Amino acid sequence: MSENAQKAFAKLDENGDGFITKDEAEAVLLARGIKYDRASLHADFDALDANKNGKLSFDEFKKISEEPYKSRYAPLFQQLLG
Ligand SMILES: [Ca+2]
Repeated sequence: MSENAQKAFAKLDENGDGFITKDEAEAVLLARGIKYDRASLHADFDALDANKNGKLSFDEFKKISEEPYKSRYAPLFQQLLG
């Protein structure tokens, strides 16, 4: 799944600056018609944002390939990478 995490990160980092913001991630998901729970996404984003700067580096994001995130985001990743 870490390979998937890398691919997902690249897709969610739409402007390619090496960081994902909430707005950026949501814009990508909305553009692709992928359904997600906004409150849960925001809570998980904040939990992954270790240095609390409001954006996720890949180092922070890659924990999404570990539980509890792994199971939660597997279906979303499938749609994103499908
Ligand atoms: Ca961060």
